[in-house]
Amino acid sequence: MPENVGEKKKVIFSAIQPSGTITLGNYLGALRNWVKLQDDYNCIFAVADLHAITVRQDPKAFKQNILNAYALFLACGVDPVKSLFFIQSHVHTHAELAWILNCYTQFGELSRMTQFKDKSQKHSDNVNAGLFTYPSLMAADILLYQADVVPVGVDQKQHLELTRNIAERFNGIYGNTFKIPEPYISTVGSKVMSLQDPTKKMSKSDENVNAWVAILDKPETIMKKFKRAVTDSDTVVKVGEGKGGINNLIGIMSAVTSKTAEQIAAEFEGKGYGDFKTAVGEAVIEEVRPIQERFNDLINNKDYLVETYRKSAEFALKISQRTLDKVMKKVGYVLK
Ligand code: ATP
Ligand code: LTN
Repeated sequence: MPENVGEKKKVIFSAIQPSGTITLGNYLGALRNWVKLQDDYNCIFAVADLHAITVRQDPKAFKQNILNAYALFLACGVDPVKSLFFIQSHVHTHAELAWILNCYTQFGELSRMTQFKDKSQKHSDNVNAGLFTYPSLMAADILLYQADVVPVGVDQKQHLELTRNIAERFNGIYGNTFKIPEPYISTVGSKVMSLQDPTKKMSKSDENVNAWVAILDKPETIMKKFKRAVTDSDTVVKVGEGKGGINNLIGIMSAVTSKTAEQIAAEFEGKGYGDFKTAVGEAVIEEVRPIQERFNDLINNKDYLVETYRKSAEFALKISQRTLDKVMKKVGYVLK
């Protein structure tokens, strides 16, 4: 049982979808921050596999992505003893509360979500009901654990505001039931951009594989992707306007080495973009090397993985069932 859960620390909830392979953007913008939060908070993390099927997934690849995501998070330092870390579909209370919350969420509210608008444009052949009600499931994830704080990237802020509105609405009708969660948006690495189009965020579902770097990419692939990164016609390694590609590479270098943009600019004075791209590639390879080593051990240790996700799901069910029972009682259901 995670030792932190139960102590009087603030509760953190966050999740990432296994909708592809985890990228450097997910790592710098989300995962790495989660790991740092584990000592100060009661952390609850999940692989959001229910959310992932709002976009069509190939069954074989999907299964592998779920397992890889679980093992990779452990390899990055998510500690199942300190924190509660489970696979969303293993805990049935999430889908159940999501249904109830759907009935307290308005069509108009969901229609205003920019993620829904973006994704329904991108997947115009599959604008399914799940894509539309995605935020109610996300609200269920968070509210089931009475989370105080939710670390997410800027792109998820709107969903969190909706979660707060749903919780306040429910509390308003039935009396205090849900804790109202606060967003926590880290500034470092909070938006890693595409290596091919620096006006777009690096996204694991980008069809252009050169746009993203996966944490599990081979060193030579990482180097190749950085060498191909789109820059500009200038030659000075320095943050500047109209230099989106270089700004992004400086941001990545800074996040990985903890050096400031000024220190990086000074270090590369007189050197060209080529040298700088190689240096960023090398720094990222060094950052992910120990993670990849731990991942390879874990993914080959099936028994440990299965035991860890089963135990975690059991514990998550116990905690979340308390909230679900409370909700059902308030709504007027006959509890068994
Ligand atoms: P998809 O392409 O399937 O939409 P994604 O790569 O954008 O996926 P999500 O699963 O939506 O990633 O997000 C997981 C977490 O990683 C969120 O907290 C999100 O804000 C963060 N994140 C995603 N992309 C980036 C990025 N480029 N820079 C920083 N953080 C990111
Ligand atoms: N939609 C989130 C993933 C997610 C999540 C959550 C994040 C699902 N449930 C609950 C925070 C809290 C995303 O990052 N794309």
